[in-house]
Parts: sequence; C-alpha cells; structure tokens
Amino acid sequence: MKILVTGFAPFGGEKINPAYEAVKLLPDTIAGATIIKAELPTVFRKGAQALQALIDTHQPHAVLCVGQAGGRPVISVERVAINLQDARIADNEGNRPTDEIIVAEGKAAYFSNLPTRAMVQFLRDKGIPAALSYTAGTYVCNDVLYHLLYWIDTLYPQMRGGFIHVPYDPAQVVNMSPPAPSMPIAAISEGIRLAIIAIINA
Ligand code: PCA
Repeated sequence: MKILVTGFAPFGGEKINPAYEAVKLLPDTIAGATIIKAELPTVFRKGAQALQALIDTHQPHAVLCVGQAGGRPVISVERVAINLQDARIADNEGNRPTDEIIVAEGKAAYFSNLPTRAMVQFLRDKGIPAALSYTAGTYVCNDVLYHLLYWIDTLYPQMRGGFIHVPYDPAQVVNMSPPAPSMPIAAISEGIRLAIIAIINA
C-alpha cells in the first residue's frame, strides 16, 4: 500500500508550518505501507495542482493532507470540504478570494472517505488529544481537500482521501498573550502516524 501525506508551506507570517514539519518526521514505512511525503504551496488552486501532480506520479491508495489550524487545541480530523473560497488573509501569492466557487460543476460539499471516527478514537486511545471536525474552513486547506474529494468522486473512486488540521507548535505561541493552544511537533507527528495506522487498519 502507498500513502501520500502532504503538509503546507508556512503562511500568514509564520516561520514554520507545524503540519509539514510533522509530516517530515514520519517514517518512510508505517505498518507495511510506503509513505510518500510532500509539501504543497499555500496558494489557492496551486496547492491542489501540486497535489494532482503528486497523485498522477505516485498513484497512491490513500491521500492524507495535513494543515495548520492555528488556535485549535487538538488534532482535528476533517469530515467535509465545501465548494467555497473565502479568505480572511491573502495566500502566499497574494490571492484573497471572497465568495468564490471552487469547481463550477462540483457538489456543494463532499465527505472524506477515510475512517474519520476510527482515526480520532485511535489517537485518543494512544493518548493524543483529537476530535472530529465538521469544517476545514474556507481557505487553502479546504480548497485542497475539496479538490481531492472532487477527484475521488469523479476520477479515482478507489482512492481514499482526507485531511487533518493540527495546532500550532509551542514555539509559534510563546510570544502571544495569552498564548494560543499548541502541541509539540513530535506529538503532532505521532498523531499523524497513528491516524495512518487507523487508515491502514480500516
Ligand atoms: N493551513 C491553512 C492553509 C495552509 C495550512 O497549513 C488552512 O487551514 O487553510
């Protein structure tokens, strides 16, 4: 089995993106599955284009994208992506879409076909705080997840795909007052590893 796991480039003035830092720490093999790791640009549409090129090249059985959700206190396993771009801040190329549809002929929303509830439960069983999330936002992460789930619906029905949002790393919040919630990158990486085991075991 081959699993593509992606993180994102830092955005919004941050020096690191804990999502990609945690993805980089993953082993190359998890429970017998080959793990392919990559970084996506934090840019509307370009992030999704980069993901499509990776899927074309590697033909993975499953795709797990990981992004930073600064302010969320736990690892969030996303259930749904919506057909909307609505950016609070500019992306890394200065795009700031408002009220834009992602795919004109796409559905209003798609559900992840990963075992989201089992992933959350497995992380909790192993001591990593995790929760189901019913919104991936309306920024670049939702854009990438929406494209992924649209392709699964229309092009790759055998493929499984989904998204995990992760908290800030402590180094990103030390100078905030009060500091936003955070989780060390090593713990985030272990959470992603456990989520991948839950995907393999489903
Ligand atoms: N988080 C952003 C985009 C890139 C990332 O890591 C988001 O939640 O949309």
